[in-house]
Amino acid sequence: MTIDRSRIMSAELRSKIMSAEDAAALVPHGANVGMSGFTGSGYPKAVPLALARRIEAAHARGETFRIGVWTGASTAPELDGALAKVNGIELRLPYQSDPITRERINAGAMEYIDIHLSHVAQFVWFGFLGHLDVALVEVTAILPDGSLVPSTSIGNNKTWLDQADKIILEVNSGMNPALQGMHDIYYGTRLPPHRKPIPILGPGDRIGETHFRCDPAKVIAVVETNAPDRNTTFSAPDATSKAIAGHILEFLGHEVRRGRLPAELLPIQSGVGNVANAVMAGLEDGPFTGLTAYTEVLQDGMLNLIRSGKMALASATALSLSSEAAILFNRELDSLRNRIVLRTQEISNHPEVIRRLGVIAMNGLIEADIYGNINSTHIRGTSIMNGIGGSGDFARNAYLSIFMTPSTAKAGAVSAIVPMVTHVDHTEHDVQIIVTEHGLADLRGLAPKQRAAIIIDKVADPSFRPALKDYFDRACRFSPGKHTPHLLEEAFRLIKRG
Ligand code: 0RQ
Repeated sequence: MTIDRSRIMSAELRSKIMSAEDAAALVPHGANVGMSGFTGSGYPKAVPLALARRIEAAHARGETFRIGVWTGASTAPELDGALAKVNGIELRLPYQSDPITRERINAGAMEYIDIHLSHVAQFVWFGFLGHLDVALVEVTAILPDGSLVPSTSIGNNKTWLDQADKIILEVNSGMNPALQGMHDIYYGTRLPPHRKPIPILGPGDRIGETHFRCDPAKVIAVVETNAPDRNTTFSAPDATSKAIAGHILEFLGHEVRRGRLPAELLPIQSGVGNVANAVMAGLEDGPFTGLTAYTEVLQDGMLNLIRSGKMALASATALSLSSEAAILFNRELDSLRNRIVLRTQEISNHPEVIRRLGVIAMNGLIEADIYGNINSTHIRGTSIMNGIGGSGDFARNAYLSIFMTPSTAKAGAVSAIVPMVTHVDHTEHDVQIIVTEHGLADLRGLAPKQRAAIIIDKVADPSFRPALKDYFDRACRFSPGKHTPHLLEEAFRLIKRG
């Protein structure tokens, strides 16, 4: 492991260099720890593993040792996976996508609070989540005055550094020093009633500083690492993803022709996953140029749009790249730096800015009901998958709120379109467009029964349509209320084959 100690330019902080084990020993049982990390990038790579070893040893001695883990969003096996495996997390927030963590939460062995990503920082400042004891943050470098060059994600790091009693820094020599200058850390947030407008008028506007401020007196440990990010893998778009992307592109073209969107569209927000990546690939081949993004995660597809010149600039809070895309990103960082802005997640996901810019939001779903309510988070209403993430921040405030999904799950056995969702993340009021491989349901300006007819006809899988139509027809006849007809006693008999 090659360590570049010249990255720690503050003499005071150099004196606090220690091993990951020694740093982990400074975190007590019961501490709330604000860790860096967002969609597999910029998370601490060494101290969580050392902490997991310490917790495992404590449990072996019969001692109780569990901590609260707060992050930006999802992290990686070295953080969530390692700590969940040793039963070291008492409470997790605000988003995760780790299989072991998920299993522990759904087994009732770990508490999890699923929070809108834009809410997290302000909830900490409001004091709603309790006390933050330790910040554990990965950085690219420490500057002579003690300020910090962020790494590949920003997330809630500014808030962790400001609010925690103590700070542990991981300086990752594997991070490209040329990241310096890409970040925009806004220090103008205030508590109500002293808030001022967020001065972002275009997606590329820079309103803050390129570094985190950090009080050196609060730093209790500096740990040196050299390790890459998790690096997400993407499969090449399959026929279903390509069909979904095709419907969205056709719809956007239609909106331009109708004069409801400018030729270069409006800033795009794209959720995570293969379908989202396929939509970006579709834009690559499509007619639109001069695109922009105001999003939270920058994936391979969006990077390609920037590299090809189709997208002029993108604002996000994190990168989430495959290892091949990460190589390209690092190689071309000098030319990319002025076209990508990484912000704190309270600003990348800020409702005021999203509403002002008129973002086109595109997110995934687990199930949608015939009236347009969306479940993004729970399998069969009780088991968490990942979390709401930023989807609600964007859907609620977007110019166009699009949700996309394959029409079935589990090899065609389960319909993504159901009579009534088993858990609600996005209500019918925040959902304008639903897209599957079969088509696009444009719900704008439609009343509930009109929406149901279109959702069943256009986006449900044809093999589930007769059962959905039968439910809807009988609900229209026998439901006591005829505004949003339901047969509650059978609404949750999911449309499942076999
Ligand atoms: O399970 O992996 O065990 O097979 O759910 O489904 O189809 O692979 O879809 O990866 O795009 O995820 C909503 C979860 C979709 C995601 C969700 C099962 C399915 C599979 C995943 P397996 P797919 P995707 C920006 C915005 C909320 C956060 C968000 C998500 C697994 O998009 O987490 O939008 N969104 N953030 O088999 C049973 C069904 C099912 C089902 C899917 N109806 N019944 N299982 N699955 N539908 C990012 C951030 O905020 C950070």
